Amino acid sequence: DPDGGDERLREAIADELLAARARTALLTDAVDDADLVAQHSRLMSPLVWDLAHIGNQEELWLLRNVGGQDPMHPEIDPLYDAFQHPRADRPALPLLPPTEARGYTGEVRGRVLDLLAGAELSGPPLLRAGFAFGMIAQHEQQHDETMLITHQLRAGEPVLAAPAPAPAPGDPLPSEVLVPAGPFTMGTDTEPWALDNERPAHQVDLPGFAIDTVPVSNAAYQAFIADGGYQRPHWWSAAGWSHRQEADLCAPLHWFQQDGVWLRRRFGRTEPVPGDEPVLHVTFYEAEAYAAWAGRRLPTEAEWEKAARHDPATGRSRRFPWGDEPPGPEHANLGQRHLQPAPVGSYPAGQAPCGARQLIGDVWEWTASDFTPYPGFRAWPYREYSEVFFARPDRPAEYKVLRGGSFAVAPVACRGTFRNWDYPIRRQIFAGFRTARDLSERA
Ligand code: AVJ
Ligand code: FE
Repeated sequence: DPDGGDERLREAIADELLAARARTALLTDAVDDADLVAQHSRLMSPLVWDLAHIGNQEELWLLRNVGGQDPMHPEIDPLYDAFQHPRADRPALPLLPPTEARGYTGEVRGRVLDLLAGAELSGPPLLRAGFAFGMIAQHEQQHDETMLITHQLRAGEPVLAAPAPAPAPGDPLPSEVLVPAGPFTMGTDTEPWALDNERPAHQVDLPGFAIDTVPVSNAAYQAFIADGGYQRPHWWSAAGWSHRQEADLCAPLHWFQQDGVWLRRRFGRTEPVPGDEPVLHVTFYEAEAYAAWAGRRLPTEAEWEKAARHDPATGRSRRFPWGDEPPGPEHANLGQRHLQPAPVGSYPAGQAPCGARQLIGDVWEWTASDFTPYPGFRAWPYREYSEVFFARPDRPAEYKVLRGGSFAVAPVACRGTFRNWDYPIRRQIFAGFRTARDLSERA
């Protein structure tokens, strides 16, 4: 019965909106007002900007576009338009102060829940399967990850806490798994809340390749450092080496050495770098150099997705490596349940048909691919979500694709088709990587 279906969908939407808001509250209530308006890094907005931007996008898409309501405060729109002011300039804007930002974002939400109660979810395309609501829940969760990055860059005493992930099961794993040559379906036409860049589904035929069973660990990365990886241009691309020089890179961000031991700062605490965790906070260029040093390369985006989704038994692409069920705590480290990636080899229940683990969750994985549209791409519902970031033939590619999602990604904003992108020099993000090789190269 269609009405009962709508009711269940309304509840699911309300739950996702609520989950996102609870996380936003956690991240913004954890610090005082001075901290909320401060610039913790020139790479990031003040937290109070993200807070009101979350409300402003929700107002724009749900109250104005879907609900046909008049703007609540049209004069603030330009302040929260990400394209008008670079992050570094945002602290100087006449932003809503913390109390007003909370009030505005909360008032928008109240009106959105009223709108949801009467929304016709099978009607206009923007509302089909609740898409606009799903897009806004994902948007808030994406900014929650952004705010968690700001927390990581913030100096001072710890204000966030979460239990550590369990140790890995320790069953013996091969260092790499094989994905035989052949076609698979990349992207999607059926994920109801997939964003425009994940569409449409299309066939991609790939040569055989091998891919690391688990993400590259801190211990493996330390071997690269110890072997002079940062000193030898040989392993680096020209662009990578020039950035390595200019930025004076010598270890992942937040690492430092004391008496020959690697330590790192994480959310205000200092601890020895755990060898069995996926490496985190590296640039694309560092990932690329490590892979070359290891005699390997980064996987392409298509290889990553085939490893994560292709089921050779049925020929179908799965929603997630483990199947079509939504992520549970047994499958993946998602949703900021932990404030760190889980040890490599964790989550056997989340493993892909090819045998690779931790493709979803833990760390975003750099791929070798530029961010480009799939064949048949159509910008929807707005060009500024993806289209303006795509590589184009008339200018050099700027963004590399990252896949899989980190421990800071919410399940609603994560699936086997989800695509993220950033500049290859960025490493404040929760990014690591795994490596691959052509099957024709070595046996
Ligand atoms: C998809 C993570 C690159 O944060 O810049 C948030 C998501 N888009 N608000 C970003 C996004 C608009 C986007 N990334
Ligand atoms: Fe945004």
